[in-house]
Amino acid sequence: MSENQKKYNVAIAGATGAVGGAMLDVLKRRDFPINELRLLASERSVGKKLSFNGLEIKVQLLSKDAFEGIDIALFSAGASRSLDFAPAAAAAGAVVIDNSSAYRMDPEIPLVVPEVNPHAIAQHSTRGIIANPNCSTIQMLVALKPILDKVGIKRLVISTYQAVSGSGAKAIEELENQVKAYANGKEMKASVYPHQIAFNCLPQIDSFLDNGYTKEEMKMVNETRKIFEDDSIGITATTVRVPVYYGHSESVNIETKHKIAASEVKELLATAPGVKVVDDPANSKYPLATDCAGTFDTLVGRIREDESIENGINLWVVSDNILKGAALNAVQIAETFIADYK
Ligand code: 25A
Ligand code: L14
Repeated sequence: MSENQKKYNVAIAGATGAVGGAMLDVLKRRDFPINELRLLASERSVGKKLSFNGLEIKVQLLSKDAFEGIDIALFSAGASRSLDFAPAAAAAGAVVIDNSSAYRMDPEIPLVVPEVNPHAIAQHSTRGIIANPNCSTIQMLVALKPILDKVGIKRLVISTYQAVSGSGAKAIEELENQVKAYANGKEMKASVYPHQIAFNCLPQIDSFLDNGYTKEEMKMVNETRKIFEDDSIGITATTVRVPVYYGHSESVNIETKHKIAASEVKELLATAPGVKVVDDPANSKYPLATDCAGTFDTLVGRIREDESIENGINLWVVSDNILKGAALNAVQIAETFIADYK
């Protein structure tokens, strides 16, 4: 960061949560040009101190008049808080970058993955809000974009293996408590999830819809089509919660419009922004949740042709759901915004 670079007043709504904490970390790691940093959360956390760059910052109450003088407001306090407070932040002159599902499918609000559709940020001027996509969608699209551009995509069949951190700090605690209870021969208690998550796989993320899919599954369908600006892509997803703390893993089966060899996909992905190819099966090297945790890359491996169809590719895509899936993507949107759209 150069001495005379413009600096911005930044607010974080939901600063004490799993994603809010990662936002603080990412702003620091990427040396984001900050003048004032304002931390906002619920009543429960008011007065609590968080440290940033050696400074202790007191958490203030998230309220409609908390955004005066703010240039950029990063929201991660759930959809209902975004609906209640994001319009007030925008009215106060801030650009809101919202991590919740509240505004993602609103046609007036851009839904952005900077490696995929940065141009959509221009639409921020309509409502003053930019939406951050669902974590599972973000990492998949980072891996798919080069393939989309090269040969087109007709259909996607996805299965996800999602970490508990996606549902926030309380879910991380729940998995830890269940593992401890099991080790001590005690009863495992479930409250965040409808069933025991330790030593289990739950084929439910978010609630069920009338079509038999979960909301999480339909987010992957609808958000992918919006970001790729193509409603004709066929997409079907099964999203599964697994007992992993950080890092979502995904099996992605792609039917392309034109033929592409696995070797060409590897070459394309080797230079794709945000992607790191980890694909050396002979030495048991492939993307792992434990390797992506805390890092900014989306790891892609198990790159191979689907021999059951004419034009098919399989990928295994892994990324830190709290970083690229939430906090990092939001900060990258802010970086692109100040560089090109302010
Ligand atoms: O609706 P959505 O969009 O689907 O999002 C739902 C949830 O997903 C997470 C986020 O959880 C959100 O609540 N999330 C959002 N975007 C995400 C993304 N892109 C995402 N997850 C993955 N990818 P979270 O845990 O990350 O963050 C929660 C934050 O929200 C703040 N918050 C909650 N209610 C609020 C509020 N802020 C303002 N007003 C409200 N009414 C919350 O702050 C947190 O920052 P907090 O201060 O209320 O809670 C943090 C502290 O409080 C303790 N605690 C939590 N619950 C209780 C509690 N203490 C006592 N009783 C409780 N019931 C925590 O331990 C912590 O210390
Ligand atoms: O829509 O529980 O961004 O893992 C993503 C994580 C909803 C909850 C979103 C989870 C959230 C989800």
